[in-house]
Amino acid sequence: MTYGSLNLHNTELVLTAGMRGQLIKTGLPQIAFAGRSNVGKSSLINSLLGRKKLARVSSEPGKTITVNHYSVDGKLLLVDLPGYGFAKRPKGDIVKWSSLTEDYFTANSSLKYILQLIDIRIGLTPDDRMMIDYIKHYGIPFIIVATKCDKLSKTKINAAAAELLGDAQIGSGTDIILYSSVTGEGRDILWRKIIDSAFGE
Ligand SMILES: Nc1nc2c(ncn2[C@@H]2O[C@H](COP(=O)(O)OP(=O)(O)OP(=O)(O)O)[C@@H](O)[C@H]2O)c(=O)[nH]1
Ligand SMILES: [Mg+2]
Repeated sequence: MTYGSLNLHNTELVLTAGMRGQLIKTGLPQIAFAGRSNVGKSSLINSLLGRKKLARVSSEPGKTITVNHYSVDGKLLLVDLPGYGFAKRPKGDIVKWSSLTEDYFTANSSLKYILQLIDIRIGLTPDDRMMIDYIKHYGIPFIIVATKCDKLSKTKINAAAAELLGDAQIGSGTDIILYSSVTGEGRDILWRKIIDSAFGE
């Protein structure tokens, strides 16, 4: 399977960083995946890469706070950011998440784009709004990927998507891609977006 000049058979986990200072800057273009725990970040990476178990899909949401870098054909890094959603999490987790996430965003000129994942059934949570503020603060371009679109009827999806599109914080110029890691809906359009933003093709 290939996308543009990317050979998707050649993918691997190259770095799992769990602490400030463990992040390595390779110079390869990076696309990062942000979102609540359980929103479907790891599933989306597996779906894009056509691999069932490369990125670990959590049975216990948010258990590990790490930044995982997946190399695609040695040319691009897909970066699985630690999930947030802190209502029931210990305070130490919040501190760790903030420190690692800040370390990742700071002085990272290889970071080309963020895919901000939103569960289509839930919509924007206060934590999502905090994350979007954070992304804007760092001035990184982002798009919204609405996940789990196999779980709602077309009518409900259209209504939820319209609500996201009309949200003042997201802004009318921001793309929203409807995705399902179960059916692969949205895969082609998202790959095109990733390749455009990573390589400017
Ligand atoms: N039906 C459906 N289920 C999905 C989809 N994407 C993810 N899931 C399920 O949602 C759960 C969480 O998915 P993950 O990919 O582990 O979510 P995550 O965002 O990586 O979570 P953390 O690693 O905890 O931050 C799993 O049970 C997945 O099987 C989807 O598109 N459709
Ligand atoms: Mg995950």
